[in-house]
Amino acid sequence: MPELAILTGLPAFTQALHVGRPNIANRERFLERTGQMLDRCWLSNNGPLVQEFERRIAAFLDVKHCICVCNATIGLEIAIRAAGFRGEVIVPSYTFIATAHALQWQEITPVFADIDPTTHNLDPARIERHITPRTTGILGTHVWGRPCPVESLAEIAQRRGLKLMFDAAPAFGCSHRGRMIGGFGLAEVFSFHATKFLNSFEGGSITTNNDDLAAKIRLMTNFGFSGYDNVIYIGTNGKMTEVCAAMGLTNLEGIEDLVAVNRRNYEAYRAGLAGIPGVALMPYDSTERANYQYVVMEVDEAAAGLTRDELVKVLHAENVLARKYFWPGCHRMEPYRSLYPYAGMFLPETERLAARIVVLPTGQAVTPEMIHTICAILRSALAQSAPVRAALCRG
Ligand code: T4K
Repeated sequence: MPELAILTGLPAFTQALHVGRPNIANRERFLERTGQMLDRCWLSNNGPLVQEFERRIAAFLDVKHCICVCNATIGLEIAIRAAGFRGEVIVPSYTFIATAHALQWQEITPVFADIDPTTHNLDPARIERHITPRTTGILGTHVWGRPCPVESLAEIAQRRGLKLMFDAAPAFGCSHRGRMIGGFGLAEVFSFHATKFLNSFEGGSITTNNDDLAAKIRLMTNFGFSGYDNVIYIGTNGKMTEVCAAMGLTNLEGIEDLVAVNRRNYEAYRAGLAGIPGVALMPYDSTERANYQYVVMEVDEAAAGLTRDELVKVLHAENVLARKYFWPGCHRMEPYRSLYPYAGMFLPETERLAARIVVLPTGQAVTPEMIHTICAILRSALAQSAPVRAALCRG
């Protein structure tokens, strides 16, 4: 193993290793599709590639309707509006800011509920205390693609007369109790952003088994147009372009290979981090389908000797650009921090977890040899935590 000069020598990697480096399945197939698209001169607005992408997603997820959109944030806004959410909606704070913004953007109040520290998802036991006469729904996120407690949330929603929807942005290709994520709640919204497991440059899709809701969402995605010159509903522009669908289709054809790469990398991290005190890799349920897109490590300072933030600094010094998703939690970002300054009182698990999680690089750009080095950096830093901390203090 090479001698690793933690924080003192040259970075271990000459090129930065990113979390979220895009995966690209088959370049030739993408270029072929793009060429055909240019020949057709049909670039957007429900073109043949978008229609094919929608059909293939619906079949893959075994869901009745799929409407592709330009990104998941717009997808969430449309789905939230189409489903009739208003007033207050219960959401996790431990999620990407878009989950909360999609509500606030429409003057719906996101009410942050705490998470289960083992699943990182909404904790059903902590939801009902937040229900008021203004509450209309629950919007859960399948954080890291690991499913929310769907049945418990559905039971609460039904008993309390609330709507239930899911931000499934990171969860494409994942299952819950043998059923693909995509058909739960009123609707689910996937992201196909460049950094996501299935990427279409930018993009997303809304999936639902509800015919009326699907029709409404489709109208809303295209300004409310029903045929030429006939607007029958309020809408926006959420349309996916053909070039995005070309990328999405091509990557959809390659997802089994991408899962294999992600899983191989996850196992390499698991082996490399085994036995290091104070760091734990988030497990995936091997009885379900998972995309293994996120390598999530929890740092317990008391056992590790360094904090999560100190370890992130060590990694960055070595050109390993690990990320602190979803630090510091939506409730501690604007406008929520100013609007709800005491929200943290109800979010002890969110605050604790957000300070302990670091997401490590994976995907096609990362090899098991690189992971071996990343783990060696972590092992070495933690074995000499006092001098490392002193070096970090010196700056
Ligand atoms: N709900 C949830 C739960 C989400 O996680 C997200 C998005 C959404 C909703 C909204 O979905 P979209 O509207 O985006 O479809 C990123 C992504 O921008 C965001 O899509 C994602 N979640 C979130 C978790 O992460 P940033 O600001 O951290 O990403 P960014 O652009 O800095 O990229 C991360 C790293 O990836 C960079 O260090 C470099 C690398 N990268 C990125 C891009 C775009 C590349 O190497 N190539 C690239 O093309 O938010």
